[in-house]
Amino acid sequence: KEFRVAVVGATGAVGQQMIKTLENRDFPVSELVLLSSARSAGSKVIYKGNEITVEEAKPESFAGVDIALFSAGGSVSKQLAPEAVRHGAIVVDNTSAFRMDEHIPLVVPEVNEEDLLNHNGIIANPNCSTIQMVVALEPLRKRYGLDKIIVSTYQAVSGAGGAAVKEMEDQTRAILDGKDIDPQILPVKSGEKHYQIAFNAIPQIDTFVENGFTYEEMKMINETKKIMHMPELQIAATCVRLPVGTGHSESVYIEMTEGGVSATDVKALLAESPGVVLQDDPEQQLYPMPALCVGKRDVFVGRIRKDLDNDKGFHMWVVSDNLLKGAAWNSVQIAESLVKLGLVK
Ligand code: 11C
Repeated sequence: KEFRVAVVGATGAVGQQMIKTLENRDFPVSELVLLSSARSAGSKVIYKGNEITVEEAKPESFAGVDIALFSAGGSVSKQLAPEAVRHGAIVVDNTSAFRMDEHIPLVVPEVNEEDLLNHNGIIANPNCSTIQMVVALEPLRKRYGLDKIIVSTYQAVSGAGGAAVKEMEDQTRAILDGKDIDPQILPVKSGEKHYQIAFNAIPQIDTFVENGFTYEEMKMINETKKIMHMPELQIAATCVRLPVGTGHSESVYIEMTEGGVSATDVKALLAESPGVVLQDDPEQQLYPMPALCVGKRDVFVGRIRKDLDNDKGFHMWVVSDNLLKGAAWNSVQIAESLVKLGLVK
């Protein structure tokens, strides 16, 4: 069986990767409907050798659509995802619009694919930095129990969109040429202050909330608890933007419930876990890096060490392509799961 698939936000950084991923996975598409804002409508995209014109997304665009992948910002999802459902489509939404709605499953197929069974038309795709972390930690949670996570992220600029990547590139050239720069986008486009990202590290991703954490940090905290069904999990995050194009990295410290586990045990388990590639050999200087993960669908894990003081504590380094497993691939993977489970009409 083949499906009419719509991509909303088809000209954006994630939308482009969604189209490529549907093609690379040979997803059973009978017709691909590409939608965007009025501003980007009219652009042409090549899919499997055929040129498709991007159209402006409107409620009626979803007539006859079976699966709609949304990545055009939260306000577009809030407005149009319910319209897509009304027209009979299943929506996989890559924005934060519905993630914490208790009636909407928040899914990473390696972790909680079964939550799809309770969907009401919309499935939320988690934040990129959350996805790669839970893929790495779920096998450990299942076997040894998980009590605590402390994570620090080293996030790529493409997470903030294509315009932010251009800003980083232009700034880098300008600084090397001894010219002045005028940051306009990072850390938050709508924010009051903008800072240099080239040759810098910015400890702010998204806006601040009242408790002193940023919204990106709270997304990692709240989404991880929801995906793992662990409201009691102790978890804190610090999210930092680096001048890296694509590929989020994370330094993750965990405390497991069970003691007496060795780093060798952890490595052996992760080596055979779905969606995970173990890259861990200090003697060979083998460890994951963003430059090496771009274009790959896996989550790469290395630098696994047992804590020197806490028998239940472990440290690791987790890297993944934020536009693929962090966004486009996880969305298409959810669509593949929906088809596999017979949930697409
Ligand atoms: C970033 N994690 O790297 C963000 C991008 O909630 O889907 C993804 C925002 C989201 O800036």
